[in-house]
Parts: sequence; structure tokens; C-alpha cells
Amino acid sequence: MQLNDQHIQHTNNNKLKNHNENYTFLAHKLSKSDHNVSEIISKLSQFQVAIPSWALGAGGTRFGRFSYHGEPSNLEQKIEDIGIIHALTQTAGAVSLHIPWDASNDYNAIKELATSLDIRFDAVNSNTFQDQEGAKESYKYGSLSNTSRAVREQAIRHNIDVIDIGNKLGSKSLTVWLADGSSFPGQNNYQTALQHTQDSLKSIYKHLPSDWNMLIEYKPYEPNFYSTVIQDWGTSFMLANECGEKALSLVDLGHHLPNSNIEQIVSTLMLKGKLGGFHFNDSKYGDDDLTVGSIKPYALFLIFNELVYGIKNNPQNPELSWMIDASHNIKDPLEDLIQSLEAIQEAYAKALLIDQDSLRAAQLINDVVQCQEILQSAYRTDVRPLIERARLNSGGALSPIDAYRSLDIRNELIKERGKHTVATGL
Ligand code: LRH
Ligand code: MN
Repeated sequence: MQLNDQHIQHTNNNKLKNHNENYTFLAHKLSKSDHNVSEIISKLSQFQVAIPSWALGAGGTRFGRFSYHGEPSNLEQKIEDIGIIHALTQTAGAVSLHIPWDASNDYNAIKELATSLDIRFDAVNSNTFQDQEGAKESYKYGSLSNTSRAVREQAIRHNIDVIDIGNKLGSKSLTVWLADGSSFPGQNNYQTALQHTQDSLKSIYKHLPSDWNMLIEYKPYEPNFYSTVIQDWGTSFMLANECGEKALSLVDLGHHLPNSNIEQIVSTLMLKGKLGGFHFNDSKYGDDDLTVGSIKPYALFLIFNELVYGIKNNPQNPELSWMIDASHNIKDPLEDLIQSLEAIQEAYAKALLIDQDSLRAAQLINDVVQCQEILQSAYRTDVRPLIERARLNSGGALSPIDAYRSLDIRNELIKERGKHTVATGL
């Protein structure tokens, strides 16, 4: 199923008047306080977030999985679904693939389809946390950190194959997340495991094309429940430094112990020029992979405050990969992703309204109250008319969720694909 301009315009018609009134009021208010509204709109339009190919079907847990019917059953249909999200939101112009879940025998055709839908390929993800049919070695006790050289070499080989696939598609970065760790005290020799991981990452790093990055994703626990080799930002940062300038840290918002100050981690990595990108999601307890901004929207806003500051003041940090990593257990995956995109755009737009100079001045004289006033006046601004205008300017829907429902897209997909298709992924 593909959407065209008529589909979108049809859903916008009865919303334009209300949008124009709200936008005119807000734009007038913001220009009075010297905000460059058209610059903010263009930044929002240029801001493209990669959709995880593994989150277009219903997710699940060990306690169960409830299908959503009409799920994509191959990579082409996954790209089409991202095309639908992008047509509606105009901010999902990229996909992050996961190999072998997205293995294909015709990557040229995949690239052509994606290009026709104005979708580019962001980071490609390797997978050494599951054993593949017919694989010689098992990752049960780890991959790049495994005590067995044969297992480590199989995992290194896989990452090199993933780079080759990414190269065919025009991707420019490899994401490495390792489940490697232990579930019981005494199970692992931590130093040996870390040394093996470092040496293995260096072997992979040697195969990175000159214009590529390697994004090292950290996580404190799960599926191992006592220790994880790449457990936190410090370990990822250390390994990235050991590998070289093309190795960077990837911040998955769900990969932090409760109450971690993630925006401080972001600011530190940017200052050191080692922040590679994000896996946006939200969580209440663990790596819950919930809709972005659904639990802690203020924390997301504070992260974007550090990003706006860093993008302006840290030229040493490379361009960032903006990606979602979520799992949809009870919501329609496409609606869930649309809500996540909206929350990301909202946090970014509110952060762009922060008067950074006044905040800096208040920080310098330790006017703590004023610092909070400056932050929260931006956070309390309803920026939705700005996001709507950015979408409208790019040919998107004023309200993507309303459009998705009024166009009855889920039922159209079920008509096309049937009720029993299952998407590869988590
Ligand atoms: C691990 C993770 C990683 C992906 C997987 C799908 O929790 O965040 O980014 O490989 O989810
Ligand atoms: Mn992730």
C-alpha cells in the first residue's frame, strides 16, 4: 500500500483553518521574543529519524505475543510500511536494518524501493545474540567476548558481512550491541571477556570503510542478568577510544539503570566527540522499549537541550544517527511509531525554544531559580502548530494518527496481506 498527495490533502482539509489560527498565534508570540520561527520550522523538516525494521510487527515478551494482523512478512513490505509513516509524518525518511532478520537476495531492488519512497538506510545492526540455523558455533555463552576463538571469529565474520550488506544499501554505520555477559557470580572472567571484546571490535573496525562509523551500544542487563560486558556508557566510550575515531557510543534510552541522568551522559559524550547516535524509546522500569515520550517526556526534553547545546558548541562531535528502537506489544506498530516521532519532534522543538544565552548567563551567576524558569518556559510552550507546519510544508498530514485512521490503513493492509502474516524481528 502506498499513499499519495491526494490521500494526505484529503485528511488535511478540515484541519487547515484550525491549524492556521494556532500557528499564526504561536508564530507571532515567538517572533515577539526573537525566536526565528522559519529557522525552527526548517530544522524540524530536516530532522529525519530512522525507523527500526524490527519494530513493524507486534512485539512480544516471554509471556506472550498478540499479533496485529496485516503485518509485513518481508523486507519490501517493511519498507512500504515505513513509506506510509513517512508520507504521513515527513520525518521518517530512514530505516535501520537488522541482519539476518532483514537478509535479502536482492538488495538493489530493496534500495530502489526505498529510494522511490524517499527513505535512506541509517545504521545496519549485526546480530550475535541469536544462533542462526546451521551455524557452526553457538553464541550461548557470548560472541565477541566468548572464551572460544572459533566463536569470536564467527561473530567477527558476521559483522564484516553486515558491513558489506550495508555498503550495498548506502548505509554509513554499523551498530554493534552485544548480549554478552553472565547470569551468575563466577561465571565470567571479566578481564578476559572485556579484552576479547576489545580485540574483536578492533578486528571489525579494520573492515570499516573510510566514511563509516561503528556505533557501540551499551546495556546494563538482559538477556544476561548478573553482568554485561558492555554494560554502560563508560565501557562503550573506552572501547570506542581503543578502536579509533570512527568508533562512537550509541545511547539507547532504555539501557540505563533507574534514575540515571542520561542528558549528562549525552553532554559528556558530545564534549569528547564520541556520541554516535540514539535508540529512542521510553521506559518505566527496565528496557521496556515503550513509545518515546510516553513515560518521561521532560527527561527527553532535557536530553534535547544538551543536544541543541552540543550541536552548536561541539564541532568535534560527528553527525548523529537518530533512530527509534521500540517494541509494540499492545499498540498498532505504525501508530506507536507515529506517536514516537511526534514526541521526538516535540522535544526537539521545545529545546530549540530554550534561550541558551540567558540560561548560560543565569548558570554563570548560579541563579538556580532563573535557570529552571528559562528551561520550563520553553517546555511549557505548546509547539504542536510548529510541528504541524513543518509537516504541512513537506506534504505531510497535519494529524498523522487521525489520517492513519480516517484512511483506514490497518484494514487496508489486512485486506492486502491477510490476518496471519508475521514480521521478522523482536
Ligand atoms: C537490545 C537492543 C539492540 C537491538 C535490539 C533489537 O536491547 O536495544 O539495539 O539489537 O534491541
Ligand atoms: Mn537498542
